[in-house]
Amino acid sequence: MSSILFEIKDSIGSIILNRPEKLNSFNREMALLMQEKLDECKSKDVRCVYITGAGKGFSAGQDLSEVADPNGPGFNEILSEHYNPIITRIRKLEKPVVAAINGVAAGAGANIALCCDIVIAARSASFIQAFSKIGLVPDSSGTFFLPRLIGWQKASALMMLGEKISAEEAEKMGMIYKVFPDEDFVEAASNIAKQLAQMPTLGLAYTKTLLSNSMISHLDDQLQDENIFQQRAGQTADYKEGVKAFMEKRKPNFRGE
Ligand code: LHQ
Repeated sequence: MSSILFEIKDSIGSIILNRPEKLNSFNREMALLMQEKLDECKSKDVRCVYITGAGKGFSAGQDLSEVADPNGPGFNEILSEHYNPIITRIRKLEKPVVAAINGVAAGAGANIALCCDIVIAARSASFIQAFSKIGLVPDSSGTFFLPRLIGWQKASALMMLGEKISAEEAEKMGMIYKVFPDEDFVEAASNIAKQLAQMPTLGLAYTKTLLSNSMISHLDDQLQDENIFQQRAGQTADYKEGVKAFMEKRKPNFRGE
């Protein structure tokens, strides 16, 4: 069985982390395969990417048996060849990426989730910045996104204490978008992906870029960027269709163009 399950259906690229007996922790094979599948999601056939875990967890981060293996990859390889390219691929993908957190998300598993555009979780899911517990520092963009999501003080405490927090606490802190009851989770999460996959994809991509830029830019630059991207959005076929459908009092049929 492959460590990543992947399919493209109804314009959604679904990536399922699939090492359930190891809580979907990442080994080299799984990290490289995930990069490959994220690259396949650049296709025009994909208008939304959906990432979730198989079994009871989302991902327990790095497979610790791999780092304990003297023949396994070193830390530099793990960061520069496994995790960092996953993060940059997710952020650079010109379409929304949804992380559907079905269970525990720890270490790099938590931080890969947090760099996604929309993070939703089942009520029984949880998040742990597990790094401090084994003497490491947070990676996979956690030190970039977490303080921006929940504020410096809470990020600092979670990263230093390595405390496990529930999906509901994560929602309250603004770490994630929404929590759904376990029994409704898969349906609710896939409905969000289905909705995104039918929306004006280019407009969403420009929104993603603007939000990414806002993390590091000044107001004047941001206003200028909004002007540039609004003009681009205004030239898309989906914008024309959106206005036309509104005038004709019907549902728009967006094609992602
Ligand atoms: C695992 C793992 C795991 C292997 C559960 N590996 N087997 C970057 C640079 C270089 C080096 C290292 O890492 C990094 C990035 C990182 O991600 S560092 C952080 C690595 N992750 C962790 O430290 C988390 C370790 N796991 C845990 O603390 C717990 O498993 C959590 C809290 C995630 C879940 O606890 P439980 O729900 O009680 O599950 P469990 O502990 O019973 O795990 C189930 C199985 O999964 C178990 O195997 P077994 O054969 O005993 O049933 C675990 O050994 C295995 N597993 N995490 N990371």
